[in-house]
Amino acid sequence: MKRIQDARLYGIVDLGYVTAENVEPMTNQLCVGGVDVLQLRAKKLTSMEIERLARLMLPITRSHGVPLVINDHLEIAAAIGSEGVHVGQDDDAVAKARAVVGPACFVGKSTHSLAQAVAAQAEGADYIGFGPLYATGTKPDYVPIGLNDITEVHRRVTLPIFCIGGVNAARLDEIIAAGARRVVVVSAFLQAGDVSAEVSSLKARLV
Ligand code: TZP
Ligand code: MG
Repeated sequence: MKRIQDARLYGIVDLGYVTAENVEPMTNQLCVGGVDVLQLRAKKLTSMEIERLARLMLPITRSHGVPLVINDHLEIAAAIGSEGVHVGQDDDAVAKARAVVGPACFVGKSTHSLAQAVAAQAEGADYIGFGPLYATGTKPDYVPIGLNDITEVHRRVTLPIFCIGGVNAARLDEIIAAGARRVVVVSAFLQAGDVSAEVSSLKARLV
């Protein structure tokens, strides 16, 4: 199993872009392309449906050694034994998450500013998301934070930092130039004509 500490490219199966019927083939294409970690994110589905989809993904992600992260739902992560769980600023605290999922499951946290990033590290998160860098339809209610704080967040936070929000092949050079080492890509992968080719070509530029 790949370690979150070594991950550079983080994919998300977001049910805003993928139908439930396509979760398995999409999971497979993302893993074949080479994502280092994969999250299941489904803001509008019931817990029961999310758990069902997570159980479909798990054998695929495991066969590729890719940790599966459950967004928001601690009880699903605990029930299926996913490798990771992810909480946002308005979700449960990291300590609460850890108490539910146990020591074998890593806990990530979304952050939208330098102050939140520093606080997430103090709170004991295992990694952070940092963004949205750009305006994105995947998280439409958030003001983009731009690229200016990327270098500084890497000075202040020693955890793995995954830059997120509007990341795509066309923007990757400026994101890396701004100091990013790890990224999350959602819609640019899920909407690609050839998903695994898009993943592998972007990943090749992250070394
Ligand atoms: N958190 C901050 S931005 C974002 C999340 C979940 C969405 C990123 O999606 P995309 O499609 O890569 O912009
Ligand atoms: Mg959340």
